[in-house]
Amino acid sequence: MRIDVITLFPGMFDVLRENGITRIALERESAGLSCYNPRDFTGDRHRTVDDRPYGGGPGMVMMPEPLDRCIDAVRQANSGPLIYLSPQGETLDQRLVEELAGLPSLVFLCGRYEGVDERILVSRVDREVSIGDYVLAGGELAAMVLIECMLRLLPGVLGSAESATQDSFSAGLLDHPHYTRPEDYRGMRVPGVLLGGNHAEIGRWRLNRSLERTRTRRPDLLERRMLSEVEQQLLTALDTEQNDE
Ligand code: 9WO
Repeated sequence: MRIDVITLFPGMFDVLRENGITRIALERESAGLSCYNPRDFTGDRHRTVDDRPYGGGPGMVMMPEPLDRCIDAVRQANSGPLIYLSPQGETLDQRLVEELAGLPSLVFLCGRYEGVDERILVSRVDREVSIGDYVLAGGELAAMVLIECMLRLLPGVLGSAESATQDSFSAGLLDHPHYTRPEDYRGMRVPGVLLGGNHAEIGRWRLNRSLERTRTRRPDLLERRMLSEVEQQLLTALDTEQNDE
């Protein structure tokens, strides 16, 4: 997967190159990340990228010309969809992550100040994505969130291929609790079922904890998700029984 990012702060993306799972993914041939700075596509002595908004008001707007030239340069090498990160976009979820991670190439445009001149959005942006209902100082951290979400799904990036399919949300449910050694930590014991090695029983226990947590913390997820016969029965049983561990 090839990713090109248009940003006034290319240094921010070194965090992805230098750390954790994103570093592993980007060290492989199969993934690449390059940044383009609109400031390198200005024509004036001060390398100006922003100007005052027509109609007045606070702040500055990113000018169209440097962005247009910068996008032209990116387009020499990347014909994938151009995504603008903003609170006005469609909200990111795991389904959208999986859809975008399946594409061979993507371009991200990161706004700063009060945003980008509307004519760039209309003429050059294919899609607008939000990572949630809050305002950042720019699109960079949102692009980094989306890039990390995608890179961890690439084949061979996670320790085991199972991890990505078993985690929160890919199954449409919240994750179950996890335990490691010691068996007794400050008087808090690991649930007995996890020590027994009965994998059918462990699977049932984990699914029960996932269903329970999803219903109490995120009932909206359950309402949208079709429950299987087994899941429906387990959820009904949870209402009637007292907790067995
Ligand atoms: C700044 C501002 C200042 C005064 C009055 C209104 C204002 N709106 C904004 C604003 O939305 N600035 C944005 C900063 C412009 C686009 C880039 N910026 C951004 C992207 N902030 N937050 C995001 C973002 C992106 C994706 N998901 C969540 C938030």
